[in-house]
Amino acid sequence: MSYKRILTIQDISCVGQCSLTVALPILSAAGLETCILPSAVLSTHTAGFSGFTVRDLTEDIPAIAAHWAKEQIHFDAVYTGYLGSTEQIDYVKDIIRDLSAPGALAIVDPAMADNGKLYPAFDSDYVQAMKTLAFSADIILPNITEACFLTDTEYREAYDEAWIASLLSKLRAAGAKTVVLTGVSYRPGRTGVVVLEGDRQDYYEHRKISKGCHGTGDVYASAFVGALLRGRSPLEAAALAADYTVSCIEVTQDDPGHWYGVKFELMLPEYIRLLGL
Ligand code: PXL
Repeated sequence: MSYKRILTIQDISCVGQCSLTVALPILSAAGLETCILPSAVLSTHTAGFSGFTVRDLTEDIPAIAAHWAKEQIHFDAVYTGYLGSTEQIDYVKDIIRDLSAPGALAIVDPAMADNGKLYPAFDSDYVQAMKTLAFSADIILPNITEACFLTDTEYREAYDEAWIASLLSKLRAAGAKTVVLTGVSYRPGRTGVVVLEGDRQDYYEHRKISKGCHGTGDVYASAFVGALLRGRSPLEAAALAADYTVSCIEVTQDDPGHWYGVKFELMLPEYIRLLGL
């Protein structure tokens, strides 16, 4: 297996076990050369802490990208998460266009919303810009809320397989290629992920441990990307990432003081084992 170089673009939440502080160790554990482009620096993530600081790094991005281009640095995949601004999304599209190696994958986690609501930093302009990035990517990993925002669909807490199928077909009609739709739960105590690839739709169901664990979307997406770049199919990577994320929640759930993220570090040996490394 060749040694692959990936670029991940998302924020640094200095405290909070999400975005780059999760993606960098997980992708490194998968044996990938992991280059980072911080979209913003926050003192903490925005889901549950108050008074956090934010420094948007949008204006640094063109010079960083120009330097990489001059050095002829290219990436085998670009994986984006929480971005700093609407304007930044255009720069990200330029980076994908200019710095991708032949055959590189663009993987977009449209990290902007959960539980029916946009995260505090985002508005409808951001959603519009995210549509252009998501629908030009090879693979997207929305949760149900994000899929609703991307397709102008009213969010629902209760749904059935037909509603999920129509959400997926709206994503497809809008241009999505492979879709990994997370947090799809059809019965109590169980949740799962739907993988849409071409005309094929699969569902990987697993235990649902607790509601509303922060940072699990980023743990999941990073573990998925790591497995995919290590040669797993999208469905295999989706299942492996689900198993890893469940074990991260399991080791965290009995610690009420640890409400802001999951103890994913403790389960990195398990992730490496699942990858067969
Ligand atoms: O986990 C997604 C995420 C990433 N980065 C920041 C966030 C969040 C979720 O709230 O606030 C800054």
